[in-house]
Amino acid sequence: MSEREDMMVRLSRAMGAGEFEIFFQPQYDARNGAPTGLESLLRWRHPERGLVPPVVFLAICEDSRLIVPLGHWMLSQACLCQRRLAEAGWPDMHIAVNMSETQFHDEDLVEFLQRILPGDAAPAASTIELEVQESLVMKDPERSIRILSAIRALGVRIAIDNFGTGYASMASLQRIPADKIKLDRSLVQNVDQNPDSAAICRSIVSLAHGLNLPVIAEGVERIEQYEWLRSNDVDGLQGYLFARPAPFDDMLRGLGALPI
Ligand code: G
Ligand code: MN
Repeated sequence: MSEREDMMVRLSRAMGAGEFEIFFQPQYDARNGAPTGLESLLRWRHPERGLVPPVVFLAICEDSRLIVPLGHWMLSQACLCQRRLAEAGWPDMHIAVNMSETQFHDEDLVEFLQRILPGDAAPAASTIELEVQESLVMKDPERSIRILSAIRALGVRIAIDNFGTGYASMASLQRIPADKIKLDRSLVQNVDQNPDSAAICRSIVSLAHGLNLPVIAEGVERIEQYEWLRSNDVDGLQGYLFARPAPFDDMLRGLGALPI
């Protein structure tokens, strides 16, 4: 059996064996430092290898369609955790879930969301946010616009993830139903040092604001990046500089406003 086949077999058992975990990383308001939401990030705790990063196993899950039940599990967990957040005194914070290509194109996605959102124990739809990569949206813009509109009609929010790398044109952004833009980490990485990155980030911020869309920077690791982003009107911040992804209870213990 190849290593990939071995992984596939192990992954198909991983859910039942409780080997998947979700880590949470806070996002903050760049103006007042208040925490505004959490991104949920999937982790696989392999019995022998320890924590396996998502890049390694997500592609295998996507090929094997295991990604659909896994995505459903992530969304259900997001709803549960939103409930716990509200109980802990953070009722307005959202939980963001990353969409895989298969899940985004799954015909049952909207129906599934509809099913888990209403009811007493479910969070308000606006506290659930789906992160959809710019490159995925742009693969088939017409189809994406239809799916995004149906999701937003439920009240669920949409963030366009990894923005700035997927060739969305200025004009297309206007047509994409979204609530937020996430600046790609590769642009944020050297925004304070590289004039090209700085110019691209500035124009994304100005375009997004022109369309009334807030911009959040991901992957902020250094104080100089943070200072650049704040002085260039970026609305939200996320990254190791503020908080690393952590299991829910650990994250909750450390949750608080940034000293801005
Ligand atoms: O954009 P995307 O959803 O693919 O990014 C999520 C990934 O980025 C996660 O695996 C998370 O652990 C990682 N991540 C979060 N914050 C930082 C950071 O500040 N720096 C780096 N290098 N990676 C980060
Ligand atoms: Mn993301």
